[in-house]
Amino acid sequence: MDYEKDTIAAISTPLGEGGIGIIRISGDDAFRIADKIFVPRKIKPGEMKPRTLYLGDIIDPETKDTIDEVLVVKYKAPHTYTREDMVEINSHGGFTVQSRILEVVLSCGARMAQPGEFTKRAFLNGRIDLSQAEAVIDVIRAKTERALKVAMDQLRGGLSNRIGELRQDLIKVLAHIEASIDFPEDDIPGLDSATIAMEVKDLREKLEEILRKSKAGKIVREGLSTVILGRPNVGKSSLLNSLLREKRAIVTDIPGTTRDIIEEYINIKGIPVKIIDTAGIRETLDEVEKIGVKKALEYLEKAELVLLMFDASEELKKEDLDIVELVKDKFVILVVNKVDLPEKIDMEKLEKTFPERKIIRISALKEEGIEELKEAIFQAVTKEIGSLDEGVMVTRARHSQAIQKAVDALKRAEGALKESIPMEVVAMEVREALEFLGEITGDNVGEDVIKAIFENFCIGK
Ligand SMILES: Nc1nc2c(ncn2[C@@H]2O[C@H](COP(=O)(O)OP(=O)(O)OP(=O)(O)O)[C@@H](O)[C@H]2O)c(=O)[nH]1
Ligand SMILES: [Mg+2]
Repeated sequence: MDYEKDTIAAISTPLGEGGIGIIRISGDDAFRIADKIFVPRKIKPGEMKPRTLYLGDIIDPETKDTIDEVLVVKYKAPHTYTREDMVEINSHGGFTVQSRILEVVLSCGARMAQPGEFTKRAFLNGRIDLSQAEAVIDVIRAKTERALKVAMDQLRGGLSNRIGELRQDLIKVLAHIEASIDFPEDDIPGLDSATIAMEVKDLREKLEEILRKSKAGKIVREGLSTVILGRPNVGKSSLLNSLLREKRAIVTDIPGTTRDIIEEYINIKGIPVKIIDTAGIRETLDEVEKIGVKKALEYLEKAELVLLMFDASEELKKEDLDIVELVKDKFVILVVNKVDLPEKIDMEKLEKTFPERKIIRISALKEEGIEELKEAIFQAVTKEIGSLDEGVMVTRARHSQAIQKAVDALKRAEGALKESIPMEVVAMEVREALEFLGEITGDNVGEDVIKAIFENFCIGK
């Protein structure tokens, strides 16, 4: 794949006040631009050695005004992030100063980089493959240490290597199939369809094993989407606050307090859990509250776990029971709140209404039972997705979809072998499986996929 090898630049540190800010330039013109705007203290601009940090001033080449005192380093291709010539300007970290420096860099002929364009060039120039490029943004966005570990493993090529091995094995099987097509008469050992079928099955199972763990991978990367649901005033926002240990959501004794969705991440033993506080579910005439209830139901739809809350100090109401239908297909933990007050709730009836759902008793106000609830969430997750620790982990839907398609192709190959359909068909399916796996590393992807991946990056990475 080719791209315009023009020179790009961007502010790579977050905009705002900071000790330093970094402006990056990449491309054939990077050094020329640096020499035009940077005046080192002790040497002439052209004499800068690569990989050495120089103190000096950034000058506006038009007005000769000094913009900032900076440190500048040149990196010579191909040993750089993008495999192109690169320059990094370490300026003071401030919106105006960094914007001014970027302005003069652009005025000297660089183009503003698009989101993820530096990493995209690293991919297009073959320094990293596509799954490693995706891992770059996963490292930046990792929400827990565990998520970071998985992303780092992928960045170092863990997933690419595993997929590469499996592709090599598939190529061997394909060679066997093709040999059996070319020499159908010779009874060469290992080229009979029974042996080939076994080889295909073995590879299919290995791919399925990776798929099994992809659910865990997705949760580690994106977080477990967990909705707190219940009628008004049961203490949903109080629970969010005590899970976060801060007064994030407004809590009052007026039913219908929460209207907007509030989302925050908590870390439960390395699993990022996205806690979503919602408006209490009830029929209401209040226009704003109505929208809140609608939003709550939309988030419920997408939720992977529901913390369904009840008030222990009141009897079960119609509004509590109306929720049964809504959550019947969902993964639910029942949370009985306000156990510090005299109990009025009919626990037996609750158990009967929601059979086989775990019940945790808490007081969000007194912060009691919160650890038990966290443990219950952890147990529920690990039961659902298995251990989080072993082997290569697939974290993206794009990857698991590609593996799934490869598995399906191999299943078709197995079917064809069983029914003695010509070997050419088997070969075609195996070749398809190979191509699907190639989507993961980017050996075989369309421009649109690549575009979609890098669009999600930040500018300057
Ligand atoms: N005694 C007691 N009061 C609680 C407890 N949890 C919440 N409350 C009180 O119950 C009232 C409602 O709490 P919220 O957290 O606002 O309830 P909510 O479910 O978010 O309510 P809506 O946003 O209106 O749906 C407040 O007065 C809280 O202080 C608890 O564990 N014990
Ligand atoms: Mg609330």
